[in-house]
Amino acid sequence: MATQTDLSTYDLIINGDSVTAEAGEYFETVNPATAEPFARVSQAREPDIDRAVAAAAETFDEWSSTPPEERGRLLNAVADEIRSQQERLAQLETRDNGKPLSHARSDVETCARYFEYYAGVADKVHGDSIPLTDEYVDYTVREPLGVTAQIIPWNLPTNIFGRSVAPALATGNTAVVKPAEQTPVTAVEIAQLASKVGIPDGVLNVVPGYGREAGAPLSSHSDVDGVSFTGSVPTGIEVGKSAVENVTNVHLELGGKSPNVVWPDADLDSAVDSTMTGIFANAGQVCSAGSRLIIHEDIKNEFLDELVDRIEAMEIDAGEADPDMGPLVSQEHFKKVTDYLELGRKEAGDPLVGGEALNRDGYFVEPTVFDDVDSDMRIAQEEIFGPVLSVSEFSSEAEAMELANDVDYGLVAGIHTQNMGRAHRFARDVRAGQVYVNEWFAGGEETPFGGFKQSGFGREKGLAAVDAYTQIKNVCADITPK
Ligand code: TXE
Repeated sequence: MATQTDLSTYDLIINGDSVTAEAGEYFETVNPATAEPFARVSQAREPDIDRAVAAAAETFDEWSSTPPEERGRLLNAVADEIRSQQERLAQLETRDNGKPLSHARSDVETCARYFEYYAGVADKVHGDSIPLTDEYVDYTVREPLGVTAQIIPWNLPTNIFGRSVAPALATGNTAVVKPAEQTPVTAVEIAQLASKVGIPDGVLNVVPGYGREAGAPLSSHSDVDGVSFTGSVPTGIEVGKSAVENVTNVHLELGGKSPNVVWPDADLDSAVDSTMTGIFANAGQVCSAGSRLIIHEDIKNEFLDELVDRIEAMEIDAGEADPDMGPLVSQEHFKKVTDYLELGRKEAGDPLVGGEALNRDGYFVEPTVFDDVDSDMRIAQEEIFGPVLSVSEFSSEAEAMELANDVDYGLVAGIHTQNMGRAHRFARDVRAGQVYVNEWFAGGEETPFGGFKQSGFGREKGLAAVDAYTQIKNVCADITPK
């Protein structure tokens, strides 16, 4: 058992300094593979949020007036520094979150890539000139929002840090980041790397803490000009309401219950792979997980036999062993997922495979598939956020479409077919912010991402994030001789 003195300690990052929270409290994060504490982290509360927001506000003029090409150079330096520390950051991420090392390495690379991508964008954010009559010159400029707040979830901590912070900084905003209480470590580390390569003090602040004590005072802070939130629907609604009360710009990326439709003409081997990645990557703790397999009746048995064989061969272990699947993130989340396993049994009967927690330390559950799931079951409608796949069968295109859209969420959707007409009809008719054709998680840092329906609003990634982090100013000049 680790004692307090064995644990690494992480403080807040405010104005470029590592500082302890005013109240002097610490909380512990836990290694999900062992259920033992892994790090002590200074716990921010309202006075600390005030300090961080003040630092970000203080430095805003300097940062927003730094020439865009210089901002780009600095963000490239952050990307290089993250890459140079990839292995160390990945090891930390794995211990904090539980994910397999290969996945953690890829998340760190993705974070670096976001900094690199938005470094390239920094000096290409320009407005339009609008033709009016000869009496006027009219043009628009894109200006940063000001102080932005990033509230980050625990499932992809490093990845989403890059996704939210890099475009904010590239476009001249300053940032206050509240990482999830389960996984705060890499946010603190990356802010330190950013300081090291010359990001000015106060531009990037990190305030670990709990949702109610640190997240809420940040998202409702009257000096915050933009809020980016990724998390659950109820918390998103709360964050959205408090932002709107301050008339603050907000975008919400909330969960999903995404359909994965497989047709008989698909490359079935690749569709099985894609289905496995879609639901078991990160132990299903992904907002864009493919949690509903909608499969054509003609191939259902063959497909499920192959799927079950592959699931039975999966290696489940601590993330450090780089298995196919690691543990869930926390005791609380383990309870949520195992409750759904019990509910699934009641609603759909015994699973085809899995259905149990593993009998070992840590928060491990088996990859699980429930067959014959009807749309009115809770396991078909609610985001389980675990390695739990529900299967429904269809016989016609209309039926597949109806099943695909029959949920309140609309984050992503996937289809496997060689018939491109059918794929594009699906893309047209499905109510989701992103559509994958023949590969789950297709796309990259360049492609806009965000939800329809209860999955939220606003877009991140790609150039769409530039819109999210800037506001348009229109300038109209009367140029007639006076
Ligand atoms: O989410 P919360 P939780 C879904 C997933 C999961 C469920 C609950 O289904 O099982 O949400 O997870 C901060 N004001 N997703 O409880 O509460 C919190 O500290 C401001 C989907 O972890 O939404 C953390 O930093 N902030 C998802 C972040 O919000 C608050 C990713 C997310 O926490 C706050 C994660 C408040 N009042 C969970 N309360 C996705 N879309 O990818 C909490 N927070």
